[in-house]
Amino acid sequence: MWGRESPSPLAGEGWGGWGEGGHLKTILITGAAGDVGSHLRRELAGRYALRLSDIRRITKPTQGEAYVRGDVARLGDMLRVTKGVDAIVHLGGHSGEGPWKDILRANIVGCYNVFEAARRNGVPRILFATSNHATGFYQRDERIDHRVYPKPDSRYGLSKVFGEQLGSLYSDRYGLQVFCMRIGNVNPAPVDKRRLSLWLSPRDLAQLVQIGIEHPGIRFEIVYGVSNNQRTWYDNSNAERLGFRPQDGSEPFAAAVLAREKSSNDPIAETYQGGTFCRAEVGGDPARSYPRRRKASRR
Ligand code: 15L
Repeated sequence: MWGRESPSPLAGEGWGGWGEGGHLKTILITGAAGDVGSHLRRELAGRYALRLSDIRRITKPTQGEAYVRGDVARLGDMLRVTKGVDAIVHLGGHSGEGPWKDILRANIVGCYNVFEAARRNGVPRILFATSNHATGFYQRDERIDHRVYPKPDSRYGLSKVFGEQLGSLYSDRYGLQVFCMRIGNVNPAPVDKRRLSLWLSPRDLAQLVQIGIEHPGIRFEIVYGVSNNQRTWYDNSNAERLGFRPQDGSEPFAAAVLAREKSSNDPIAETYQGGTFCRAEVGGDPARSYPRRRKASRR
């Protein structure tokens, strides 16, 4: 839950988990069995009725949660799991770089199915978990906002750009309310130097998600899902405009993180925000990567 120490910046504005007619809103989380989904379930517990969907089984849904198995790559499944919900938090899909066939199935087809099922079932709002990897080929000495041209660093990043643009289409054409969160890295603490710049604490994630669910008048927005990190690469003024006031920051962890980190000697990973996602693989095998010296390109 947000603002455990300090009060929610939205407290007092009457935002809660209640929908029209006084029912507790039902929120579908796709990919609910993953890391981000697990943090979110814990943080949102009690605020909403949570419908948890995943291709993997969730064995112990708690009170206020219901598990419904669903494969994002099957439109029929998505039509079933999206029925009657107030909003969808779409986390499902492949959560890192992978072979094209996996990205295509889970992230391109999967994302289309979720948006299309939402449209057919009249779900008004989707929060899409896009990623810092949609803009991973910006350099670390650049500060970027939500209006920059996407520069995906991987097939995975490209699939996130696809999802954002799908959201734009569904917003303009069908009036779906779409909130795209370019998530950094969700973890209880930042795990390395790169993550000091893009860490997102679980409670800040929950705050951002709650804004995405509750803020009135969302049409189509892109925000960065990052905590209040001093070493940030992002101008997150669009999230701030919508009320985001992250409670955590990575700096208190910095000394310990930097002390245990060995220098990577990888000029590509060190130059770009996306880190190792920016490396090109050798030959045809996406599992084999090597750092290549290349002049930084700018658009
Ligand atoms: C992401 O988008 C991934 O889903 C996550 O697994 C991390 O790799 C994260 O980015 C990151 O950049 O640290």
